[in-house]
Amino acid sequence: MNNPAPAIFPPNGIGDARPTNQAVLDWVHEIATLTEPENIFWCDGSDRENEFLIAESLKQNVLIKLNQEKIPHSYLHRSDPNDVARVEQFTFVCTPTKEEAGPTNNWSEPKQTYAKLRGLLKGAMRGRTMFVIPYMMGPADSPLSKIGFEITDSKYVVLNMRIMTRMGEIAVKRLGNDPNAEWNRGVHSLLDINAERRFICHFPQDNAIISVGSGYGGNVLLSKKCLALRIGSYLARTQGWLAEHMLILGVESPEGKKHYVAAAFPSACGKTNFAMLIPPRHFEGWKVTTVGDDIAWMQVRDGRLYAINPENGYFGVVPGTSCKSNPNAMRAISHDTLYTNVALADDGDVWWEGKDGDPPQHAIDWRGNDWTPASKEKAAHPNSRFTTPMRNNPALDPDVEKGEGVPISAIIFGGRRSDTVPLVYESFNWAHGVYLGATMASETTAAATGAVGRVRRDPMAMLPFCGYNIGDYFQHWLDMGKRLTNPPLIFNVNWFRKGVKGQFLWPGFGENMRVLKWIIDRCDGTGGALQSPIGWLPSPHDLDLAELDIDHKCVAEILGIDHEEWQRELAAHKEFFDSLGGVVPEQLLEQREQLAARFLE
Ligand code: OXD
Ligand code: MN
Repeated sequence: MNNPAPAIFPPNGIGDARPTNQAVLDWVHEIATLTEPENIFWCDGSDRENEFLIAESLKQNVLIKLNQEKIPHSYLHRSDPNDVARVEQFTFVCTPTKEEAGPTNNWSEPKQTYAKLRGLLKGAMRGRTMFVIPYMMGPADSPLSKIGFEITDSKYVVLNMRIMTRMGEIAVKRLGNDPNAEWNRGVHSLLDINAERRFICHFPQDNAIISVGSGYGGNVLLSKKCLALRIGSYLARTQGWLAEHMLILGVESPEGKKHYVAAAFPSACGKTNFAMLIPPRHFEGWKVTTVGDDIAWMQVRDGRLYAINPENGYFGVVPGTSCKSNPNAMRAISHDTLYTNVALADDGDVWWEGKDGDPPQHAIDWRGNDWTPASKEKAAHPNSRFTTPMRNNPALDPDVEKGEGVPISAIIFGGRRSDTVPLVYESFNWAHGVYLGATMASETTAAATGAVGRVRRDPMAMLPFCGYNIGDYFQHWLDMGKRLTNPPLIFNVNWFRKGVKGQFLWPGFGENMRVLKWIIDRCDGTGGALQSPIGWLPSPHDLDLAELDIDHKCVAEILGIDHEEWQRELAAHKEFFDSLGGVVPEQLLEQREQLAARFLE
């Protein structure tokens, strides 16, 4: 049977972009038979469909209308208070063996997991509409682009997926009719949004994802963390490319010379701000443009690394976003934006901690309660989000749709570290750079549930997102280096180092341009550096600090290496590698030995 039994909804031709690929139709039929929805809505991603879904969402209080004069075409969604972040403890990689998932993933046996999930999904969409979302990750003409279908019973998911991906007809066309074509099968159901029945499960061998019990972005916009990173990293290894938790930005000099940089930071460490950086006045004529703010898919061509951004929008952390931290984001989210879990001011505007201006005298907080500046509770949840189309970004790179991608000159790893790690340093070579990525660590943030502010190792910022054995992932990075005759240089940065009084030593935000400039100078072979045990370090005069109000002592401190701290750091690297139970490639163990030895020279 080709067509599932439930009625097509709505009947007036909106949302009726049915794919023709029989494999997709069979799968939709199978899921509809299991979940028993009242209607099936074949999403086409059109404006008309979007307007219809927004109107329905407003009627059903899934969305709240914001002040349309202040923030046109923008809406607020409040998620269930028990469902506000990614849930790493309920996220599973379901490979045939536990070894394939490796020591850093929760593993669950595929057959049993499918059976358990089928039990939860049985009749789960009764009385609900089942949406079928075709989407494409990556530019239309890119060899790296991938097709996915997400089935969901959440309108909020459909509205977000339309911003975050290239959705509808374009994906259906690219997939075509080949029953053996590669595409991702994603099933999502809210169930009853109960944390006890919340599972985000990945089946890399089947290119399939099932997510139940959550309505929060990172758990349910299956294109993003689930496909573009967890399944993506698995496909990348088998197909010889890289799927990384990295922003991609362009830096253009006043003379028109351009470099692209990819940078990995753990969640909520300022990737979006860095990707949209506006150079300070001193760098007049320099331009920074955004290719992507969260995910990079990279391939080797002619011995160089080329990157595309598979996404079409930004799902960014709101609190702290202001005209100081990210003016481009403020402009981007001033229209056509979905807000999740921010506060609602009485005039229909949005509010969050760290926004410009004075807080409103009264607002409704993210939980729906009355709030005033005297309240103890935060007005916006620390992980509240905006979903905004990348086309809203005034600094969008003109080559964002280039199918072959942009050539990467430098890779940056970075974390949030109060101590030990200097502002910036460069690896001695590719393998050493892989070691920097493999041992990077960061203080945890609100992007995932759990304690905030604890230092955890987060290799390449992929700890929650690597869809297979982390030891094989490290090896894949080392192997990719062998194919790169013109590899990007690899750097480590830390904007968050603090002084003895607990104050940040570096101003950050737009001033990070000074670090970026040194990185670009190194790529051009013009930047000076000192050899240190941990890598090439700029001396204070190698950084352009003109017109920056910063104490010389702070500069020396932020570029300094404290040998005692580094002995502790080396021990932490060993402890981390040991905790992985023998999967770390020999070459990285040797890198650690060499680093330890350099401290003794
Ligand atoms: C994100 C994350 O939402 O990393 O990008 O959690
Ligand atoms: Mn992210």
